[in-house]
Amino acid sequence: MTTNDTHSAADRTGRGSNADASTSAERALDCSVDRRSLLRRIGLLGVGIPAAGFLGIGCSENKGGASPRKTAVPVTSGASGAGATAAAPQAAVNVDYMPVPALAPALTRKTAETVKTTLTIKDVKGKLADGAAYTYWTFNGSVPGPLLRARVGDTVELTLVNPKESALGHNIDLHAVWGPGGGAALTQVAVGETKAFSFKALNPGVYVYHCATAPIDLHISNGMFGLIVIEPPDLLPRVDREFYVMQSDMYTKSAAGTPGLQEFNLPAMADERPTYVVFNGAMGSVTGDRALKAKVGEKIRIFFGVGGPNLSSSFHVIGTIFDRAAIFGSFASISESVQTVTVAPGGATMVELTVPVPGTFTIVDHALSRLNKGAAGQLVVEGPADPAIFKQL
Ligand SMILES: [Cu+2]
Repeated sequence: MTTNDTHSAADRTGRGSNADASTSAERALDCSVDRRSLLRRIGLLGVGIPAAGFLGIGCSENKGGASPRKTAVPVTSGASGAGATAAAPQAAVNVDYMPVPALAPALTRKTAETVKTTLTIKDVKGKLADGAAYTYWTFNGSVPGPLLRARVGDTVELTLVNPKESALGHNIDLHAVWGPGGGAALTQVAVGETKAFSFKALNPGVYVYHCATAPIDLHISNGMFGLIVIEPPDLLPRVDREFYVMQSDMYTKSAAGTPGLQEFNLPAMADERPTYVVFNGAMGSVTGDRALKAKVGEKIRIFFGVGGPNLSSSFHVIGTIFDRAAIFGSFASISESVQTVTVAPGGATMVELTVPVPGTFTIVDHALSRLNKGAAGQLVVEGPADPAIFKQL
């Protein structure tokens, strides 16, 4: 018997820096300053990304020494969701990021087993951006929920616990399941209830799971999604490091970067105009001490999925090429030497790369206007330089 829910990522400390005193003042300045402030918060200043201008994020205003406007404005004009406004100033709410989501380790067995997994609903107030917090609905207290793992031929017994402290009913629909609703009806749990079901893993691949309680888009946007990997009978090839990242879109009443506890914005979600587009649940959640870290020459594997609920991702790591990418999350459709992978909401991929030179490589959704909404992470690679591959002339 194997359990998924005890496995942890190497770093689950959930460290996060709180807003510094200057941040709220910067927010009141003009757009160019706010863009710089935003980029600092998501860790993109001073980390050697090619050039801010390359990404369209340079500051072009206020170079003549004019006094900055003191009027609060949305962080990025047109970047906020429908109905998102520059709200009246709120006090910053400084809370930690949610824990780094757990990632079950690679399997080593080639025989079928019964895999027992328990997921527990947790409502968590977590850091959304510096000075901004959000009340997430989660599986096991992280966004995304833990990466689960089984092998073709396994029977998975999944228990969903909805504690009495929870606010609402939830369920789980796993895309790796053959059966109506992917298990949603069988796991519909009211507050205080626990339900379980089993399914046989028949198809290998990387699959999304999510809450499918109505309104489904709200439950997903609030954080209720994750990945389950069904390894093929002969297992996935061994790599040196595995990572787990998911993208989602979030809808708040105030513009991105506004301090305070953020409120959900239903009209913005209905219009599919997110305020935030984030990796692992929050702006800057895959940067700094939470960045993906590896060494030159190591084989790296990233399981990447999109919870959505609405936006596809153009998944790209600037300055790298994916040696292998499992298109649509299918191990039967491996493409080689891939620059960008399109991943649909409710879809996933697995990419593998070996980085030959050191540096900080920025993870993006290559729909780059989303950078300002939070869709930026970092892969930090340490090791010796190789001038034969990359050097200044
Ligand atoms: Cu739910």
